Amino acid sequence: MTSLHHDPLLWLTAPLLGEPDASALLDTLDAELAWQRPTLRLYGREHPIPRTQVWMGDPEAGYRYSGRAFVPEPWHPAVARLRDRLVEVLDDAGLPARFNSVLLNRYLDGQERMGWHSDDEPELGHDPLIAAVSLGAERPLRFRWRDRRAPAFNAWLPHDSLLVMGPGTQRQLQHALLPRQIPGRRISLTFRWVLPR
Ligand SMILES: O=C(O)CCC(=O)C(=O)O
Ligand SMILES: [Mn+2]
Repeated sequence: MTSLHHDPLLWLTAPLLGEPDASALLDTLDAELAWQRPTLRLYGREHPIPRTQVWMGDPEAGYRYSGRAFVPEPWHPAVARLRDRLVEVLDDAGLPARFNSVLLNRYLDGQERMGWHSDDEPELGHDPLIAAVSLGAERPLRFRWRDRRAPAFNAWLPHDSLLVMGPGTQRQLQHALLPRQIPGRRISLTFRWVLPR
């Protein structure tokens, strides 16, 4: 059997929605979603996650994250519109994709964060394409090679940007949103396709 190998595809584009739509979407999501701070079990102790989140999607797109099962919330109309827009943008870019779920992360300030991981849960399939929209404070998403073949690097994610983590990315790289002395709230939406059970 031959294995296809390609470099990870990362594609950043901005602006995505333009103003005033991008700022209005940030305010709407901040105000209208049921943001949650679940606890994760780490070395036998429960820790509240250092951010808040909402999992949204089609009812059959159940999802496990860091060992926990999440039932998705129904699509908020503004998020469903963004999903449809992304599909168009990606199609125009020659990256056809579809999404049945999205993890929204809210970081209230520079101390809120997400640790090193790859989005490689089995329900995401072999080589997922994940589309990440950023709103609010510009922060770097840090990438490192799993085999340390090259130095780590930052992808700075400005307000109203789209970062596509395409084929190869999750297999070869990990990413993290590390704490930084950067004021202001940030919301990211990471759109995914979850294989129906
Ligand atoms: O907030 C970000 O940009 C990263 C989010 C992320 O990695 C995830 O939702 O899996
Ligand atoms: Mn991720």
